[in-house]
Amino acid sequence: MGLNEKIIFIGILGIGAMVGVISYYLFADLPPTPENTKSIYRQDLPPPSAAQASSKTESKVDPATVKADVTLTILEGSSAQGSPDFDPDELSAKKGNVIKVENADSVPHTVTNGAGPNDSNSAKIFDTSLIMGGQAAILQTEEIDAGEYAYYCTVHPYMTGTLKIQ
Ligand SMILES: [Cu+2]
Repeated sequence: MGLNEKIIFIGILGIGAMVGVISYYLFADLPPTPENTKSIYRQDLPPPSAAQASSKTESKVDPATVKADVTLTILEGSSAQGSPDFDPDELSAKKGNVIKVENADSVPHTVTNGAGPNDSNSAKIFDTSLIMGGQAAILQTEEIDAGEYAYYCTVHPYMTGTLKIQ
């Protein structure tokens, strides 16, 4: 190894050390520890109530004990496109009825009003939120006006049905 090569080698080592030191001081503030508010990636969390505000028609009653007037079943295997999904597909209920939605499938589904995710009215009239496989949810109809409402599953938008309120 000649003298020039030695100088170049040591120079490269020196540059490496400088990059290390500079990086350390530039980025030492970034790890997101609870006390550290200096990170450039810091974002304030939304207030906790915002997450809960979305469940409009979802009731607090326990689906296991409530007496339902009408039952809507999400059939097993309905997550596969083209399979039978809701039973009955056209559900009729009287205004004020309690609708129990039973998910007989093994994956989460929802019953959400609207023609699909791009419907600007989606979830504004009724929405069960996610119902886990084997679980049930309750839809209250007291505040739903008489009429026909398309509904779908937000997880699988090809799962569609109609709710008729009399
Ligand atoms: Cu689904």
